[in-house]
Amino acid sequence: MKLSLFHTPEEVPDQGAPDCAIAIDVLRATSTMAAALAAGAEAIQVFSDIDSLLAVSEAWPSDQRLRAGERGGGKVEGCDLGNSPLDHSAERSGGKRLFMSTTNGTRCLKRIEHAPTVITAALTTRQAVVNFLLNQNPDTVWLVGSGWEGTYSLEDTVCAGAVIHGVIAATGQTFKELVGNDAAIAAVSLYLQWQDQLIDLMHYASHGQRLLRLDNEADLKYCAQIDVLDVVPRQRELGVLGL
Ligand code: 3SL
Repeated sequence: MKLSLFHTPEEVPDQGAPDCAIAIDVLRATSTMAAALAAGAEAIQVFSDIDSLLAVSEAWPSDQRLRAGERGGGKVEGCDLGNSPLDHSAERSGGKRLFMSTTNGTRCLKRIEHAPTVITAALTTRQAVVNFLLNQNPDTVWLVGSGWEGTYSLEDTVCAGAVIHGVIAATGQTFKELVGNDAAIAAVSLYLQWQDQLIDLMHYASHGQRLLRLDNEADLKYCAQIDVLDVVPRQRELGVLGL
């Protein structure tokens, strides 16, 4: 297995494709996806634009759908939910399809959707993702941060580092054997530096600060937790994720 990290969807090479691509948006899209599926959502259908989300979801029975739209950190008008993992419970999300569009996370998924295996990762699901990689043993893995509108984000990078570190710890392999680019090695150092202070890192991160200004401290706390959900959201058909 060779793991490479791309900090943003824009960094993903146009040529070639990995056996497994992993979208990461710790704050908050991939944390929310995992929370929704863990709460029993039937599936998550992702869209890069809100108009398509509204049009496609209209054909779905209204009592079996939830529309989640986020732009700039806030809920989009016309949607039931924004992008908080804390929105999802068995009562609200159980059995429903989540139609979802966010600023960066769903765009990241769209960028990698043609890889043979597409999954998402968050800190909350780190060990589940490590176990998935160990079981599937794909030859090439691209971890892709969602970033913020084309720029690097600390929280996605620390999550990528946590996953890569987990694979190294389980296999005993060296960087030379396991790592495909420099960014992947740097991400492990970031994780090792911050692993016991992930909530502090969220507060320093620029997107963490944006969410705090929008009164979302509870979401930061939730998303900074490591290994609390045993689920791996996986693309089951183009643009549709399930367990
Ligand atoms: O950019 C995204 O996809 C979102 O996760 C951003 S936010 O955390 O909902 O503001």
